[in-house]
Amino acid sequence: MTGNDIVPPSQAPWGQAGKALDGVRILDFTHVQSGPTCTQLLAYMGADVIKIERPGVGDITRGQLRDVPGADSLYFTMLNANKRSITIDSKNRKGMEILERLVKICDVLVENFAPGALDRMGLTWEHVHELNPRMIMASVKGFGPGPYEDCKVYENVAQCAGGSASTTGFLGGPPLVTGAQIGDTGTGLHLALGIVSALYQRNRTGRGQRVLAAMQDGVLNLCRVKLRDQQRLTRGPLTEFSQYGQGIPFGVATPRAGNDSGGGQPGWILKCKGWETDPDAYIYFITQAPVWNEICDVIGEPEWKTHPDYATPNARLPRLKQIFDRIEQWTTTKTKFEAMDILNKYDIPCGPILSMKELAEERSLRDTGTVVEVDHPKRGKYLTVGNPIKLSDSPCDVQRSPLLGEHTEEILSQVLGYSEKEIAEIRTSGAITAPEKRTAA
Ligand code: CAO
Repeated sequence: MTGNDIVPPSQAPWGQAGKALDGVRILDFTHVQSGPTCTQLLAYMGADVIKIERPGVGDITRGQLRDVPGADSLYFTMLNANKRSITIDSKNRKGMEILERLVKICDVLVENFAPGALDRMGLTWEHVHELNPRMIMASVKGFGPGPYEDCKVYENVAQCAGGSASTTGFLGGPPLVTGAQIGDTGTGLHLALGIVSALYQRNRTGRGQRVLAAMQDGVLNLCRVKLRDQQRLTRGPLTEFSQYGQGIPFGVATPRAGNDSGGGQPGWILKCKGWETDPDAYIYFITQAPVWNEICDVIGEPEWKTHPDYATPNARLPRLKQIFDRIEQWTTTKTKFEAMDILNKYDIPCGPILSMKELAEERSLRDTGTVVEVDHPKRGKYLTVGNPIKLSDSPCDVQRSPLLGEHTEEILSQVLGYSEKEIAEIRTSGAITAPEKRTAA
């Protein structure tokens, strides 16, 4: 090999390419769910994520929904893998000095405090930018600029304010929140994309910038098909909604559509064998037009292939309820997995309703590293969700979440270069220890 034979990173032998975000250092000032989701993903991609926590207390989720006495909760451990934890009291003078030192050597500061909290600490954008012009400062807030910009926001508030709740649930019933954490985790994902984009732009400009992901905006982005339907509604009824087939008039806003499919191929959730006792014995069934003939054969209605009431998608639209009732007569004779096997043979799009128990036990998710078992010194083994995004040159190795302040001294000495003597002084200053520990010392 000559000096000119440069191997592009993507062709480097396995193990030499490192991780996608190797060399990126994150000052992780996040808590609860939205921000930690973002920084955990960046850590999975290889960034060195240093989580700042209040001495003695830490991220409030460490103690929330606790299932093992004295151990960090699953709420915390499943959102803070692959990170290091340092305790710093930002309201202590020495603590702020350490924080500023971290600002100078980190690439990204990520935070999701209530509006104004970071400014009150003294870490305004102007100050951070002055300390480190390359710093990217990324925030999750409940709302962007506007009437609600000062509000504190949790997951379900965002689901309601972003259009998800008003479009979820059954017609005639109240708005519903969904189990998927689209407000918190969804916004964390949006923020992560903003951060890597800002890092990419910094390669050209040398300058950092601010990144804001508002939870209302993130939820609305995930609900864009409902804003699509809002505009279609001004031109006529939404014919793919089962409400249309039932002759129920539409109102002024996108209605709740139950389990109707959000796209052009009608679908519904149907009972399967065992539904009387198993709450998850259901299947999602899509009457995709190209496989209509196969559907008719499978359910035993071959004459529907040519019957003018059923042969075309438009003819079927006003009869969807009746059609799905008939298909359900067939699905209730099969378990959801038997139905899947049969329907997949004909490429009929369908999906079993999988319980969390089934997902936790699913072999293929373990094999791909999407569900990972991790060992923790205080709680023992637990399951977590690994990196759902697979990079062929950046394998993800999931490490347990850190104990509170587990890496404080390591970061002070190895990352920030404090001497033993200085660390001893820091310890008595109250910057890294909880008040009761300081008194005891
Ligand atoms: N040392 C000292 N003080 C610290 C600290 C540290 N290491 N870390 C945090 N604090 C302080 C902050 O300075 C702030 O103090 P002040 O209010 O006196 O300035 C305080 O702790 C907590 O900040 P907070 O207001 O963000 O916390 P909260 O529990 O009252 O609110 C939440 C939580 C989530 C509603 C709010 O942070 C928020 O709206 N965040 C933005 C939206 C968001 O991310 N929501 C998703 C949350 S997940 O469901």
